[in-house]
Amino acid sequence: MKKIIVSIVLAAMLLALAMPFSVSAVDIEALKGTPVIDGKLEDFWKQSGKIETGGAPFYTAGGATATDSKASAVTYFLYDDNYFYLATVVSGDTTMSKKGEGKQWKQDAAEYWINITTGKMKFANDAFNQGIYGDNSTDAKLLEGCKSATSQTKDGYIVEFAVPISGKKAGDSIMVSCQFNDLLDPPEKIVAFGKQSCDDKVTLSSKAVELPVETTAAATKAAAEKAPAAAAQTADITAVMAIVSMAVSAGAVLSVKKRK
Ligand SMILES: [Ca+2]
Repeated sequence: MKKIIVSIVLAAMLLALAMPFSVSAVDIEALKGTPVIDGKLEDFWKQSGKIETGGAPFYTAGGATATDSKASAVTYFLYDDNYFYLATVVSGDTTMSKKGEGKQWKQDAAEYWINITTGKMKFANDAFNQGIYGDNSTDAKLLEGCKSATSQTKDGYIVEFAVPISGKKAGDSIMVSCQFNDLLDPPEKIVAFGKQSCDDKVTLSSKAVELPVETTAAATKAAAEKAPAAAAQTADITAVMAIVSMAVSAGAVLSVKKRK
């Protein structure tokens, strides 16, 4: 009996070790927050739930091997009353522009598999923001309502993506999975990381992101810089007031002295 239990435990341990990166389903929360879709990652994205993608690619083509790319990605999630937001930061990727080829999925790109209305749909954009693409067979309007922007980084790129939230609210869950494609050199070679199974659960939290104090300070500074004349005037008035008050005090001291 003992032997059997030990064997089962060992088998379970070996199975756990053999599980490829990011294949097991994750269960995370998306905080409430509204990013600007500009391809730049606001700091508050990092307060929310994330899915890491990397390890061994699940797809290789054009003569690429599983070890040709060392790229990895982190996808963060947020939501508000209008959109479900995703931001993917791809690292270790030499982005290769193939603008005009018309096959965005055969390029450096972030692809999302999301079930938000009628079933699993693909939503995607490439590293150079050539435009949103995906699967519109089940809900064409949903894909049309998306927004996306991207930017290049020193070792990869960022894709920010917004999908209409379609009535989902705090407490609801959205099933997703994250994928990214790495185009290699020569560009016939391509690998894809992550998965398309749409079995990771993102629950919309009642908690909102905390906006950093620096943002407020920066906003105040920006406002002051926008109106330098007004700011200077205020300073002048303060200085005059100080001189007047000093004079009054001095006068008071003098009059006290005179009375002696
Ligand atoms: Ca942004």
